[in-house]
Amino acid sequence: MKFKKICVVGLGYIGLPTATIIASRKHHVVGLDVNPKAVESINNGQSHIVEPELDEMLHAAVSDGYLTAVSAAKPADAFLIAVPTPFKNDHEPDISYIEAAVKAIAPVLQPGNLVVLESTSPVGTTQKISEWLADERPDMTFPHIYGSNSDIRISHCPERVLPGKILRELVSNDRVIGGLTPQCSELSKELYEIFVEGNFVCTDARTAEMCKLAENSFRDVNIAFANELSLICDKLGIEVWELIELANLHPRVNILQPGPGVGGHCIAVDPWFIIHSAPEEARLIKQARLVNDGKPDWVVDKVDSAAELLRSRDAMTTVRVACLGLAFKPNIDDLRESPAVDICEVLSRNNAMEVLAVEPHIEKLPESLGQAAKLTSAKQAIAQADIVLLLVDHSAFKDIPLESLSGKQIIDVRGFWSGKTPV
Ligand code: SAJ
Repeated sequence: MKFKKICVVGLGYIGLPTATIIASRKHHVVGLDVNPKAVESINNGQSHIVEPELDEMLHAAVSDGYLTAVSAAKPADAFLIAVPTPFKNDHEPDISYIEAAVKAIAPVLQPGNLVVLESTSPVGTTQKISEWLADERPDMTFPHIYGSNSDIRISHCPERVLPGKILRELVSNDRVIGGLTPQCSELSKELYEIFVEGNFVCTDARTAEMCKLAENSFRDVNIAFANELSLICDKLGIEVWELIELANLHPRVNILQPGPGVGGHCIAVDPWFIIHSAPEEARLIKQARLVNDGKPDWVVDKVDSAAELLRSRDAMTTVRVACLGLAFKPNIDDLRESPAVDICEVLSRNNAMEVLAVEPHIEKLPESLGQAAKLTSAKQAIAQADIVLLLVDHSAFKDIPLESLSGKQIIDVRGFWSGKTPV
């Protein structure tokens, strides 16, 4: 067995499922994380993140002795880095977590080791890893100087899994592998062959880095098109959902769905890495970001106008708004970078509004909302509300009887009730 021990650095939404799936294939995995609580719960066989099918697989991997979590690096044959790559205030990519991960593994690195970067990263980051490691370990040789003769192999193999389907997509998705040399790619392929059933395509590191950024930017631009259409249609008095359905009957048109904005840690972040590298050229990509980031304000304006109407028409002092859905997309519990949360926060700062937040997948509101809004069941919130704002199209909301919406002002930013006029 070439990889007797594999170290996964960063046990979050990508690292933990990856570590677990490798361990499930009976390879010894050590997971390295800076969060002691995560380390403790993983060693107890419990996941600190919510992802379908993960709990059971993790529990088995830990109790069978194939997965252990640690707080300090240990020697291994391969190191897989899956740490966050956020951006700073001015949208400059922040690769400090990668740098910290690299410095953490440097002391235990041995000739023959493989280092793979999975985190979505700006173009040039894989080469930087080689440079950082060379600074830390002058006793060894690295591919950015020694090419195929180097002691250490380094590559980028971006994760491409969809939250909610991670364990399935980890196995079935094709993988792009970008080595600093062809030998680096080849060794990385052997590592991924442990659990990937999709195809492997090898390229250089810069192309692999750009490929991942291009994938998420492509989706962002397409969502921006849908969001912009929703604004135009609203102005022109056209039902955008019907319009998209009709346009998509064309064999070469596939418009995505408008929503409250784009959330999560990937699509709203990664395009900025391209914009930062090529600000003059990335004009469409930047505009798409601005369109999507502007959508929550537009939703807030819609609610404000509806509330204003109620206040002047019915002389109301406080308007109650039921906000249906807080997660960043349907049928998950993940509130990270969720436009629905941002919208609720802004609404709840309005003293003339009472926000009844509905999120069937959580038990407690995030701190940013805890004081100002109430977590309520859909039934109760709708019964009490003057305005019903549908933000996330969770399947659970299908149970809401249309009659319960009667007499309410409805703002449906997902087209959930499109074509079903409440009675
Ligand atoms: N959204 C819309 N309208 C749509 C589709 C999505 O408003 O028609 C919104 C969602 O509600 C959400 C956001 O976009 O707020 C992003 O959701 P998503 O399902 O498009 O993507 P993510 O962030 O869950 O995962 C993406 C995926 N990338 C692509 O589909 C190109 C996934 O494959 C990547 O692995 C992941 O980013 C990542 O980690 O980079």
